[in-house]
Amino acid sequence: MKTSSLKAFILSMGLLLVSGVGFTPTAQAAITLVNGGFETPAFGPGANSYPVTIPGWKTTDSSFEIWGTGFLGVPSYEGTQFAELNAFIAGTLYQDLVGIGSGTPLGFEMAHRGRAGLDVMNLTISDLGADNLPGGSGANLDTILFTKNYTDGKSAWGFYDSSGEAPIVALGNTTRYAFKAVSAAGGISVGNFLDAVAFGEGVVVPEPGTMLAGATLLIPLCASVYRSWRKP
Ligand SMILES: [Ca+2]
Ligand SMILES: [Ca+2]
Ligand SMILES: [Ca+2]
Repeated sequence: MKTSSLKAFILSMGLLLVSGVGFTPTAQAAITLVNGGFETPAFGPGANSYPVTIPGWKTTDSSFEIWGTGFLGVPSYEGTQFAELNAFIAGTLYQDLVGIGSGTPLGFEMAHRGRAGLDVMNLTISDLGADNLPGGSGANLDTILFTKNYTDGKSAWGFYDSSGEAPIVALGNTTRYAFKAVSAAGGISVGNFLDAVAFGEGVVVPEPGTMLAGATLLIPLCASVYRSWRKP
């Protein structure tokens, strides 16, 4: 390679690193869960509703329980509505995301609150294996990508995200994002409020400073390689 073309190559690599273009995994629209704020369908402030279906979410309970902001004095964390995980039983709310490529970094955010006291729920993110269904063995075996319990009292919302957690990386099959009621101060049908849920590709992206730090380390390295290559 001629000196001038090598110089141009090193320069363009440096520019790619600074712009962050080299870190973009895909040009496709990010795959994320939907209706994370429980705003659809809209029942309005102060309402208490038990829809059998809502967009995006599935439940192991006989219905969902959606609260309108202000019902029994509890405000939404975001928007006008939120959900109670313990509708009639200690159920599980979940969404299955299809089409996330293997190796894709995943992130989440959510707000959680107790109803009658300290309520505990579990968040588990899993790859469902080759059958894209829960359970199974061999290639169909599910893999837990992340699991953690969250405890909050009745006086305020707790807000959490994945920024402080170990990397959560997709394995390429259907990815399940699930909240399970663990315990509730008010009993099995009273507890675990949820709101402002987000999960998927591009949710909680690395801080821009991380990419710049990477670039500032790599640019001098490129320059040093270039200098040593030029030495007779
Ligand atoms: Ca909401
Ligand atoms: Ca309930
Ligand atoms: Ca499976």
